[in-house]
Parts: sequence; structure tokens; C-alpha cells
Amino acid sequence: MDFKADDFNFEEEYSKIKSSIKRPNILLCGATGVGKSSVINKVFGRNVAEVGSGQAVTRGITKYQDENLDINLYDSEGYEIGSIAQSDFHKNIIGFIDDQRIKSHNLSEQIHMAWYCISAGNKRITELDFEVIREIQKKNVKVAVLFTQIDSVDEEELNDISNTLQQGINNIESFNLSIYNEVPKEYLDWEKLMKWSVENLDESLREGFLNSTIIGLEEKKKHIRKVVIPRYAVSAAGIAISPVPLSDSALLMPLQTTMALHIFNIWGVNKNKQAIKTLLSATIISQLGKSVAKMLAGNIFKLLPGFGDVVGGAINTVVASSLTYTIGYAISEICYKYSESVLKGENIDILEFFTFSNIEEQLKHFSKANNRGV
Ligand SMILES: Nc1nc2c(ncn2[C@@H]2O[C@H](COP(=O)(O)OP(=O)(O)O)[C@@H](O)[C@H]2O)c(=O)[nH]1
Ligand SMILES: [Mg+2]
Repeated sequence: MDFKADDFNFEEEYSKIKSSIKRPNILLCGATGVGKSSVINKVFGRNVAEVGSGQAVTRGITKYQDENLDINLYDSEGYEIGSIAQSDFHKNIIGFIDDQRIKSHNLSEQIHMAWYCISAGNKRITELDFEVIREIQKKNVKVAVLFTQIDSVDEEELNDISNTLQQGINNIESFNLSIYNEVPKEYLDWEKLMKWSVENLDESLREGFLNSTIIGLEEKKKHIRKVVIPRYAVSAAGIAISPVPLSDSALLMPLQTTMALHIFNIWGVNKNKQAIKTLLSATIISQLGKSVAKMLAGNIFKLLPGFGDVVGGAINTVVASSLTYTIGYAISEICYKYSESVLKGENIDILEFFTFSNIEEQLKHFSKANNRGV
């Protein structure tokens, strides 16, 4: 009973994962030139909001939909400050939110979240901004203010504009942003914006969001550990109810391979299908399985019930789920490192991250972290 990665139906498993994902709808609001397109590109990847790649859905609203994204982005056209188009802006945004809700039978089309962009460089918040934000709140759409272009103001000016916002609107969250790397990290709230967004989306929409971002690495990691891996670990326990020998955990490997695919998808590694196929057929899973089995035998889980069975050659439910959990953990950590290097602009092939020594290192981390709690 051998598991062969070549027999694994990559396309089918991948489309199963994909089809279970719901797409969040996010609306970007704000005046022309405040940096909405730049925010989209920073969060979701460089090419999403290219001029001309969107589709006008209604007056003043452009939809960006990309086959690589599990999210729909709606970009409001904005307005020139002081122009007659200001009243249109209000109507367009609020009208659009209403229309989507009316049109949407199962709520899939409704706007789930709004990012309201205000340039810190303008050093003021217009009455129109206040009005529209309050109106969005009244519609029960989660809204946050994104203070963009903070590199063009000093700290005091930034504090002033933040205070003005807080005085004008109850319970509004704001994030300080700039697309320029010269701004010291501690002033930038990109990661906080990711955290807020994940927390304020319905659970069913979180994965779609996380699949689509190129930043938000901590959030991806958290979701994988808390939601994705446990699901597969539970299934593994179910499979292991009929005892299988540990030396040949082939029954578990298709499940673990699907889990690997699922984890890759959240890390955005799926954009390179060839690399994934290579990874999966380069027997990461069996390599991992062997390393973990060695680790188990090397008594890392000796305090877990069932260890005796491992030695006796039978895998039980606890071991099956620990094995699955550990494999998932190692894959996700390695993807995390890979994503960090991509964000730094390094151009290292993902295959170079999945080395035997990296895998072993992750397993050691995992066992240490695990033992601490025992
Ligand atoms: N100084 C500064 N300029 C920015 C920043 N983000 C965007 N810009 C610039 O602002 C202009 C308008 O940006 P864009 O994203 O097209 O704004 P949009 O009209 O709201 O979509 C462009 O020239 C950008 O290069 C930022 O963080 N700092
Ligand atoms: Mg734009």
C-alpha cells in the first residue's frame, strides 16, 4: 500500500479547496489621488489595480477581479476636492452599498468591508468624508479609515488629523500608511490593518481574504494553525481508527498532501503551480512523515498516550493527528520564511526552502514549543 504523489489528483483537490472559498467584497473609498490604487497594490500585489484592468460596474465604481485573487475589490472613482463631483461621490458610494445588498440573495454580493482612504498630506478631513463614513457605518458595513501618504506630514500633523477623526466619529479605527519604505516600520500600520480586517470579516470570508494578500504574514500563519491544520488533524484521527502501521502511514498521505496544497494556497505559493507539483511529487510529505516518525520514536511525544503503540508499530489516533499537525506546522513555517524573503525582494526559488535541514529545524522548533506546555 504505497502512496504515489503522481497518482494524487492535483487539479481536482485544488479545485475542491478553491470552490469552498467565499470571496469577500471590499470597497475602497476616497478622493482622487489619495493613494487607493497604491494601497490595493501594496496589499494584494503589484498588478491588481493597473489602469484599465478593472471593469466599471456602476457609476463611479470599478471592480477589480483577478483570477489569482479570492476577493472582489471595488474602487470608487473618487472626486477632485472642491469639485461638483463631490455630491456624486456620496450618492455613488451609498447607492452602491444599497444596490449590492438588494441584489444579493445570499449576501455574497454585498459589501462586507470598506477602507476609507484619507491622505494625511491633505492635513484635513472634509465634511463630505465625515458624512460618507457615518453613512457607511449606519449601513452596518465595517469601515476603517486609512490615513495614506503619512510620509508627507510630521508626527504632530498626523496626531492632529487622527484626533480630528476621533472627535468627529465614534468608534472608528484608523491606520497610518505609506507605500514608501523610508518610513520607519513602527509608524506603519499595514500589519494592524490586516489584523483588523481579518477580525472584522465573517469567519467564512477570512480565508478568501488571506489567500489574496501578499502581506499579513502573521495573520496567514495564525489562521493556518488555528483553523486549517486542526481540521486535517481531526480527519487524520478518523482515518487512524483502523490501526495502520506507522512505518507505512500511506493512508494518511493523501490527506496530508491535500493539507499541504491548502496551506500553499493561503501562502499564495499556488501562483506557481509547477513549483507545487514538483514539491508534492518530490515527496515532501513522505520525507516529512519519516522525519516526524523518527522524532516520535525519539520520544518527543513520549508523554502523549499512544507512544507505546508507536514503538509497537501501530499508529493510533493521537499519533495520526500529531503527525498530521506537525507536518502542517513545518510546511507553513517554511512557507512563512519563503514569503518573508519574497517581500524583501529576494528572488529565491521556493524549492530551495524545502530542504531536509530546514524541515528538521522546523520540527525541532515545533517539538520545543510543544514540550514547553507539557
Ligand atoms: N508620498 C506618497 N505618495 C504616494 C503614496 N501612495 C501613493 N502615492 C502617490 O500618490 C499618487 C496617487 O496615487 P494612486 O494610488 O493612484 O491614488 P488613487 O487615485 O486614490 O488611486 C501617485 O502619484 C502615487 O505615487 C504614499 O504613501 N506616499
Ligand atoms: Mg486609483
